[in-house]
Amino acid sequence: MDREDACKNRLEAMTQFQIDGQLMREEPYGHGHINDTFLLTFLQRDENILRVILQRMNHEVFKNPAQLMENIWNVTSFLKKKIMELGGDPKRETLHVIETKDGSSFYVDSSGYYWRAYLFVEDTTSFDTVQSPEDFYESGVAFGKFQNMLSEYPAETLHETIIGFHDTKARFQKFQEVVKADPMGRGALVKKEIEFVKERSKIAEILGRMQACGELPLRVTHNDTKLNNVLLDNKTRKAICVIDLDTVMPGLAVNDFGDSIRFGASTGAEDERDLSKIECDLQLFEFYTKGFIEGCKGKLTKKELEMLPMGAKVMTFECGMRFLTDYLEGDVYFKIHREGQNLDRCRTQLKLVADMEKKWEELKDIVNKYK
Ligand code: ADP
Ligand code: GN1
Ligand code: MG
Repeated sequence: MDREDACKNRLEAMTQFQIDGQLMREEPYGHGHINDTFLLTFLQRDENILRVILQRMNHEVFKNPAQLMENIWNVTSFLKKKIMELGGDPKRETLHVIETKDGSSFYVDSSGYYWRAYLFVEDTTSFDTVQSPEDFYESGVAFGKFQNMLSEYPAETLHETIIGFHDTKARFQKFQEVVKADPMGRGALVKKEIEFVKERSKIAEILGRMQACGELPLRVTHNDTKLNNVLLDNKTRKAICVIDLDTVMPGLAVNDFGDSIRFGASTGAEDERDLSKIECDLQLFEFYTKGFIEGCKGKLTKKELEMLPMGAKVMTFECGMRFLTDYLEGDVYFKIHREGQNLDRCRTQLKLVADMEKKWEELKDIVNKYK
């Protein structure tokens, strides 16, 4: 799917939703790796400005967008009730799906692409890098609270939008197959990285095994807890809304914790080329840990708390391996904006894994302070 296609069909798609007003402006928006996102600005009859996020869903990544939207509709409806009980604003504190004119949560365009629209959450920002430890703490509170608010949601009723999304063992097997097939002939360029991953094959099995034997409970989890999937209020800098709910499904709380750490506690960007700039910042790790545990409000078990550092290491390892697999396959999954970007992304993740290994005892001590 290229962006030009998306541009053509969005004109068709944007007229299908229940939006009153005259379109004033439309622009590509955000830095997600998966969907095509546009910001639309409408002038309404009462001179009000209404802004809307229009997204073309990536149906190569999400094979069943209708099931995915059913998850999002049900989870956001559940969250809205919880938010109202807590005296919050349901249109701001969770995603608000705008229905199509015939009452559906998505639209399929004439080329077969799936579209959805959300109210734009005004006066908020999503950050691609941590600006201050307090912001990162706030995102921890938000993802912890997300976990807490959904603790009574019947996880088994959710569709698995990507089968085996955080099945690290299965991802390791896929990685090995791709290394063997080496479809683009890139293997020789990344021998060091391949070795690094292979030497750590055991990491891929730890959490799956604990889940299978009931040591870690299956919960409703977000599964993509990057910093830029939380909106912070521009004035108060408090976390307002957790977004990007495509991967909400049954999963492990330690993975939600870990995915945030791998992205937000890094001292550099995910695709930084100068690896001397990349390490796992202990202060940031501590701020997030405090926020996440507070947000969960006692919902995590003793074992889950103990395994938080492992969640960080496993998610970072898994993500590095996914970027490497995609590089070897010819960049077919993660969008790239320059040659070699997936390899750069892989290298930062592997550097972080090595650094977490060095700081392992300190990571455990920090978690012990808050558990
Ligand atoms: P992707 O799966 O590609 O990451 P996201 O759903 O995260 O797609 O959206 C991409 C970006 O668009 C987000 O990082 C955020 O900046 C912005 N965004 C998405 N939904 C909203 C919303 N409802 N209000 C404000 N900004 C949003
Ligand atoms: C993707 O959609 P986005 O950009 O928030 C990916 C995550 C990866 C992340 C790496 C559905 O997240 O799993 O951790 O990129 N999402 C999907 O930056 O694969
Ligand atoms: Mg996103």
